Amino acid sequence: MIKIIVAGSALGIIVFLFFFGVQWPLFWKESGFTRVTSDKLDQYNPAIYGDLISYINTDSDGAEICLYNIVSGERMEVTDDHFNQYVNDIWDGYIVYGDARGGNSNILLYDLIEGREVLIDGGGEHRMFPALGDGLIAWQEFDGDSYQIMIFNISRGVKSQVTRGKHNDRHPKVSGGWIVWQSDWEEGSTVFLHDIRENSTLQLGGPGEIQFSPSVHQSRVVFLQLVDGECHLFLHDMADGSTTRITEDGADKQNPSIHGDLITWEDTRNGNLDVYLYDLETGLEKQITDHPADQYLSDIYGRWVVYTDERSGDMDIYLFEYNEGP
Ligand SMILES: [Ca+2]
Ligand SMILES: [Ca+2]
Repeated sequence: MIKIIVAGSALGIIVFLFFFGVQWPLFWKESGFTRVTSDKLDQYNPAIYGDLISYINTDSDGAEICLYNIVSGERMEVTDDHFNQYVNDIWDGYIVYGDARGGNSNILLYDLIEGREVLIDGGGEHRMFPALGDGLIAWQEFDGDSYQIMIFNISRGVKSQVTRGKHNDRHPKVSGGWIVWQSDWEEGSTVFLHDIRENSTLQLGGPGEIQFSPSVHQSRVVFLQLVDGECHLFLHDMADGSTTRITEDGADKQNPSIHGDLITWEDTRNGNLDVYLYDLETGLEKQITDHPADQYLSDIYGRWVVYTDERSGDMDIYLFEYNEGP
């Protein structure tokens, strides 16, 4: 009743925008954005595939995996077991995540069609950063001396070890039969690509170079590299073997993701973390967020960009629909 009365005046509109603008600033300030979560506790680390976003939701018991349907707006709690789940990824009816139930370091897969959870690998050693794509799960696992890259073929139910060296091989991503990761050396780090079908491995960087945080979609790999003290985004295309520098600005960056012709990452050029997008079709870079709070842990599928946003003082999931270009 009170809202109806004040909404009839100019002052009422300002009051309306003030109260609702503080809570949901994107709805009236910027178009193309959807605030997926508004809970006062933290929601973070979204991953997207098709119409589905998986993310970590904290509640009084800990951190659980949740699922949000972009089309229907429906929400689903995937795990509810009072163990902390972390770092999730989603692909075609499956969600992969890690947890520490039983004092072990576990990699788990949730089958959305069957509605059941499957333990992929567990035990005492450290397993981290599970990634999922095109029927394969990849993660990093500590073998007592260093981290190695492991993969699991979902349809065959077979686990295999990809790396065996003394270096720390970390942060795998997987798509189209390719696995990418970063390998830390005594000086610097370099990006590796492994072709599952050919069982061949390609090293992108050379001695002394610092390459990190690779991501892959089909034949295209994006990664970050330090060049004369600047941090730049690069694209390597396995189809023609070319490597191209994408960014002009050399500010620190993190977490690039690629899907089709679109690349997202987080950039510090404005003094805080913002999500940026590069369209390979148009050759144009777009700043997605410009709020002074941090936006980070982004992922992209099609024209949908998801990320974690701290503008409300806690962590929330936001969704942006990119509609420029062809
Ligand atoms: Ca929140
Ligand atoms: Ca920001």
